[in-house]
Amino acid sequence: MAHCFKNLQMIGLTGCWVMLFLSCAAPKNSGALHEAGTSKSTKGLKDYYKNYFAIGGAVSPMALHTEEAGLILQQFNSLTAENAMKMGLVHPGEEVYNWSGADSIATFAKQNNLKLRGHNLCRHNQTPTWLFKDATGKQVSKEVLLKRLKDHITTVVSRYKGTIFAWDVVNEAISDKKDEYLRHSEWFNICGEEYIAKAFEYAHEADPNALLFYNDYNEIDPIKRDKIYKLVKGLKDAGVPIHGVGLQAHWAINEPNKEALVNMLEQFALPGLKVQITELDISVYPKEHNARGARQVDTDTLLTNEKEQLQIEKYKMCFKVFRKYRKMISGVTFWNIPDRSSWLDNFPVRNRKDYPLLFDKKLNPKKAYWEVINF
Ligand code: 9MR
Repeated sequence: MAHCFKNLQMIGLTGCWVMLFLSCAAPKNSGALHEAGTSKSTKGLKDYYKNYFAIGGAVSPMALHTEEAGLILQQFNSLTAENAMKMGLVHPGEEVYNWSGADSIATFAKQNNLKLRGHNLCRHNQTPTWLFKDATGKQVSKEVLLKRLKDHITTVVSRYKGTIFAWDVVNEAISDKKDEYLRHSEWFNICGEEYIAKAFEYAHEADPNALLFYNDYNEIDPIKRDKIYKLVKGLKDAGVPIHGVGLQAHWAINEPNKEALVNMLEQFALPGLKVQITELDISVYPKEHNARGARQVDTDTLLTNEKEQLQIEKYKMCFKVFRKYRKMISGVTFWNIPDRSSWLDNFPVRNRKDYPLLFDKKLNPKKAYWEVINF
């Protein structure tokens, strides 16, 4: 309502009710703004965005046993397992699979008719220690590693066939170093570039109906973006079964600006390439790309009005652009649901509380939420 009062002051207090009504009636979802101040809205993000894209959230199996489950069902129509489906958790030993966490998320999604994104099948991080070594502790050959990758992907993708509609097949294979194309991970060091195409082929064989994504971060940086583009375009042109690119969107109050966001989306607007925003969060601290020790200034962890205002503006701008590009974006997933806890509480600074999401610690919508649905 604040903008209405501002208009009222600007146009004078008498005889202006018609103009006031017109200026307040403009935003399509303004009823929700009203509800913010009174009773709780029964509509959620998924409803406001039903003609745009799916709205997802990354969750832990534990969260689904708390009151967060109700919030998820009210607000979201898609889920991603934050950690529970990663190789290190699901496949801790060569002959050992641990399905409990992954299954509970899949069951929750199925029972509640939510879409489920699979995250992930191959990454440099959170891989089990047995994977790259033989029984004597020696590094395995390329043939052995590809066989292990195939076994893993076939088992996991087959288990969730029909439940998981899209998989992040390969994650973060690109280097953050300016002069290096692919990350020199153990995958790359043992198999060379080939493991990437192979992972997509194995996933496609296991579930020909699943949509297969390459997923990466720092997509907003032009150098990294070009490398992601080169990889995805190269795979597509080579006939590898890749259907889309996942742009993670771990952003902050000072990044991205509108121009960078538009440029990034324009670059990925390729015929036949699906685009999903896969891990959205907006830190209330300026963006830093590397972990570092705490400094004196890091003790100031209150969510001040100033920080919150910058976050509101960033969320507002991002969703305005996402809406404009709705034809190419088929899903926007937040990396966690409320500000209770997130990976940003420990990155880049350990134990520095962050507030990157649209719901506060008590699960109430934050001011940024109302701006995201006010269109
Ligand atoms: O949110 C995840 C966090 O709990 C884990 O400790 C971390 C380990 O690397 O992975 C986080 O999720 C990452 C995701 O799987 C891939 N993109 C970056 C995410 C944030 O680090």
